[in-house]
Amino acid sequence: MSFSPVIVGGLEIRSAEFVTAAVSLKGLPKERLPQIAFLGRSNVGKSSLLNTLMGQKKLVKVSAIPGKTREINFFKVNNQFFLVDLPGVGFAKVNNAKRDQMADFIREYVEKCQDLRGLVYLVDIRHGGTPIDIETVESIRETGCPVLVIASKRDKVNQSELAKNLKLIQERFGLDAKPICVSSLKKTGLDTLWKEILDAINGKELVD
Ligand SMILES: Nc1nc2c(ncn2[C@@H]2O[C@H](COP(=O)(O)OP(=O)(O)O)[C@@H](O)[C@H]2O)c(=O)[nH]1
Ligand SMILES: [Mg+2]
Repeated sequence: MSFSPVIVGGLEIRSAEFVTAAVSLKGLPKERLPQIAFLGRSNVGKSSLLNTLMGQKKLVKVSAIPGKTREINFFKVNNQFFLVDLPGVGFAKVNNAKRDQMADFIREYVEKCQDLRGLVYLVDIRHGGTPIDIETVESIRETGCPVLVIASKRDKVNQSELAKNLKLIQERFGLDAKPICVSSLKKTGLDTLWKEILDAINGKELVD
């Protein structure tokens, strides 16, 4: 299948492909390349952001049913690194046992995957971070994995809400600066985010 290169946020995407879906650590890709994972509550816009970053429309399935993604999905970009779509945290409509099991799987992946360079945690700009978000980010930080908290769905708020909620997110998550805010719909904030991701892939720590 041919692939038309596309430039997204200053990065040339020469190839982007789905590689595998893992339901346990045994299913991680065999190929040793740096990985950057994306996490956040269900419906926060992870899959849409991954598509947008890779200049794709449908490579990552955008689901209408919250919590539908049960696996860790790996996408290989430019044959150089993986972007990883993790299952949504704290999703509704599944029983608690299922939810905890998924949280364990994410934790295990974060703790044990040696190729994971950092994790991008999405927070809906409208909500500014819920207790589940704060708890999750804290527990990931505890594992020593660098976390970059970003805000999603920039197009859903006006300027004053934006300023207010960026400040709120900065305070709630104890960030040094205001978070990057992206919109997959309007394709904004992608250059700054790609820069952070590439820095992390190249060995610079991914921190807010
Ligand atoms: N307005 C707007 N909607 C978005 C944006 N990103 C995602 N969405 C919508 O939010 C819903 C959930 O998105 P999805 O990417 O599946 O979220 P995920 O569950 O975190 O993977 C879908 O209906 C998307 O179309 C955005 O930047 N702006
Ligand atoms: Mg998704």
